[in-house]
Amino acid sequence: MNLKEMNVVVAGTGISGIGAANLLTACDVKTTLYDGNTNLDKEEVKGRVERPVDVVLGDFSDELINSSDLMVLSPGISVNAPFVQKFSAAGKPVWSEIELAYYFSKGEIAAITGTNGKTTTTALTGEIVACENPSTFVVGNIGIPYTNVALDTKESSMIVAEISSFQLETIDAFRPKVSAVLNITPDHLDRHGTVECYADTKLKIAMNQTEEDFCVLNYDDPTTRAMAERIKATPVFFSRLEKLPEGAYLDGDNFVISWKGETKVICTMDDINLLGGHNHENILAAIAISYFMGISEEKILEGVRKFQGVAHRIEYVAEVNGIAYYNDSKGTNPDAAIKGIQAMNRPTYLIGGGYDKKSTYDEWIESFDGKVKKLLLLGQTAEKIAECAKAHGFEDIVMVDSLEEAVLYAANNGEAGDACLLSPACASWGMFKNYEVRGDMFKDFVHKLEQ
Ligand code: UMA
Repeated sequence: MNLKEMNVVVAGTGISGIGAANLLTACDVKTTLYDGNTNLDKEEVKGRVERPVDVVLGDFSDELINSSDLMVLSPGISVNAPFVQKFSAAGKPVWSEIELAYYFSKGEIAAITGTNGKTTTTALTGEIVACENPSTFVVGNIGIPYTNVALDTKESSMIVAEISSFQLETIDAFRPKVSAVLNITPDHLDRHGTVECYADTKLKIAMNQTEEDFCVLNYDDPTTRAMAERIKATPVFFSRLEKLPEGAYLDGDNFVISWKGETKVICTMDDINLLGGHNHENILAAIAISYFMGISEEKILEGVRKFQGVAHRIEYVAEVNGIAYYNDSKGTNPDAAIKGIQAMNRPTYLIGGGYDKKSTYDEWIESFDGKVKKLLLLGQTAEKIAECAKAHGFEDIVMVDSLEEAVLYAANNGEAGDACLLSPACASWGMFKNYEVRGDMFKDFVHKLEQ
């Protein structure tokens, strides 16, 4: 496929759409940028792209279908959106923006997916790889579109990419040297329908790999363990719970890698700065991914020691009047939010609720384990969560209208020794642009309390 001779329509004008349009226009590809939102300002959208580009807002017309040869899809737009279906039905290819970036980029790729831990694992792997390779790029769902850096990559580059299920729906040739599926628990069911369908989409990360490539899988998760049977890549397991004959695992305080009869201790608990069993899994995965990207043991240790964690993931914000505030805005599904609760060692005011992804909240409520003093609920899912909590005998619920009201409630009612945790178990959409904005607003409200 020669893109230079094509008319490409980029759907979505968020950061990935703008990244894709910048990449295409920089390569002299005739590009139209499309967004369904008619409230956008066309000139403002044009201004966000570095070179001249056509912008179409509102209906995706038959004329636009006829005049386009390829669609590049932003992850937030479902392949089931009627205009995407119509475009495909016309026999025209639809590419994920990841596929577009892959088409133009050079170097070797480590691609990381899974329900939880992928941002931490990607950031840590990026830190490790950058210790060895000065041409390292950390991109993808983590918030930097892969298309933004595609033209800066060279043969010696290493790209460490966090890849969401949305981004995998429409890949075509994308082939990482090392892929990883960290774990699978129900998420994004409003988009993927069933957990099986969601898991199958995740596994597309390995679909173009061959046996020369590696796929890192969590041995402790039955769903990802079983994936080893379905891939052509060489599987590499990691386990927090069992000493494996081959792979990365915890042996007491040691993070170990065993491969082809050789066993090496890469680092110990004293070398790491991340708390919690889920983070031990992330570290094991990052060690395995880096190792199979060819990074030396010394550099892996150096990266692990340097890494201080990521923002919005059980991030300590401040202590005000004896109440410790934690931002876990990245707890966007019940399973991720369970990790947030598990990390608390104080009576906790828990702020939850948000966009309805059709998740169930039973396991999250059950994980409260006597730690939650009050559950402060906001957003579209507030009622659904409250009903679920009551069904589990948890009645300490306060409905709030805003994030600020929730923070003020905890500040006014909490006592020294308590914690206040934003870990919503829901996406931010509808109330906030994204989880980062939600987390930053939370931190601002907390800092206001300090004044
Ligand atoms: N739009 C339409 N028609 C539709 C739906 C949306 O035109 O039917 C338009 C909207 O009007 C908007 C644009 O599409 O202008 C939004 O595109 P987008 O939602 O893909 O947003 P981006 O800003 O491009 O961000 C995306 C990812 N967003 C989603 O997957 C929802 C970001 O992941 C990612 O960081 C970024 O690309 C760079 O790769 C965020 C996320 O929430 C963090 N991801 C989910 C998660 O982690 O759980 C998967």
